[in-house]
Amino acid sequence: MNHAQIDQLVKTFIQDKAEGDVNHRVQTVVVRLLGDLFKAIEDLDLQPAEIWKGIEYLTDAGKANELGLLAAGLGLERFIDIRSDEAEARLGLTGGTPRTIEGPLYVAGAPESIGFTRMDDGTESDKADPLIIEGTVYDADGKPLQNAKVEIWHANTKGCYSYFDKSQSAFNLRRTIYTDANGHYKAQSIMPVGYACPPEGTTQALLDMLGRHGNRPAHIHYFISAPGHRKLTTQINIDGDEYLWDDFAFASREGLVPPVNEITDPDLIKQNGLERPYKNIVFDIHLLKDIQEAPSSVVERRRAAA
Ligand code: MBD
Ligand code: FE
Repeated sequence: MNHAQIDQLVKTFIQDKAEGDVNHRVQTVVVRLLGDLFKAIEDLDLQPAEIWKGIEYLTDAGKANELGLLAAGLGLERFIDIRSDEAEARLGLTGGTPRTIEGPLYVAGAPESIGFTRMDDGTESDKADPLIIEGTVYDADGKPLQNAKVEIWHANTKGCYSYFDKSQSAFNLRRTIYTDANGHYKAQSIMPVGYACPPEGTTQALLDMLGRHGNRPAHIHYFISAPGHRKLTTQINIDGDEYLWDDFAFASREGLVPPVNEITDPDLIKQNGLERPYKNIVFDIHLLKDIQEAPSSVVERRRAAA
C-alpha cells in the first residue's frame, strides 16, 4: 500500500466508525500514530512475528513497570524537556537554572523540614563519604527566596533508590526542605553512586540490541517550587563520574555539574557534626517567574507515594 491508501484505511477504521461521543484530541493522536505505525510496517516490510514481538515487548515492559525507564533511555523524556525549553524561550522565560528530566523514581511524601535536614539513615556511613549539599534559591528578580520547597532524592552506594529497593528504610535519601529566611537549604547525606538499568530487565534488553549501555552518572534529583514561579525539575551530576557526559538518559547539562569540594578542615568537620572529611557541593537555584500564557510547569504523571 502507499501512504495515501494507508491514511484512507486508518480513516475508515477510526473516524468513519465513530458514532458516540468522540474525544477529538485522542482521536487525532490515535489517527496520527496509527497511520505512522502502518506506514512504518509497510516501508520496513515488518513481518507478522516482528509486529507481535513489539506488542509482547511493550506488554513485558509494562508488567515490569519499566516503561518510564524506557522513556528515559530512548530520549523521549529528554525530548519533552527540549520542547519545554523551547516553549519557555518563545515566551522570553530564560536565564533560570536549567531543567533536566525527572526520571521514573520519585516518591511523594518525603519527610519535611525547614533549612536543614539529614537524608541518609546512617546504614552506609562506613561505605560512603559524607556529603553536604546546600545552596540558595533565588526568585525571578535575583533575590533569595524564603520558604521555597526543595525536594531532593538520590541513590545509595549501590545506585539504588529507596521504595523501589525494598532493602532500604522508608524515604532513605529522600527529603523535602523549605528554604530558611536567607533562601538557604542544606542537607547532610552520603555520596550517591550512578544508577544502572536492571541487567535482566526489558529496557536493558532493548539497549543491548541497540549496542548501548544503561548507565547514569551519579546524580541528585531536585524539584523546586515557590508561589509565582515555575516549578523546576532538575538534577545535578557528580563531577568526575565516568558517565558524566555519557548518561543513558541524556540528562547531563552544562550548568548542572557543580564542583565537589573535599573538606578536610577539622573546624568545619566539627561544626557540621561530622567525624571525618566530607564532600561539599553548593548548588544555587534560580527560578523563573510563572506567567499565565506559559504551559504548566507542574507535570502530571503517575508517581509513587508512600
Ligand atoms: C534514574 O535514577 C534516573 O534518574 C533515570 C532518569 C532513569 C533511571 C534511573
Ligand atoms: Fe535518578
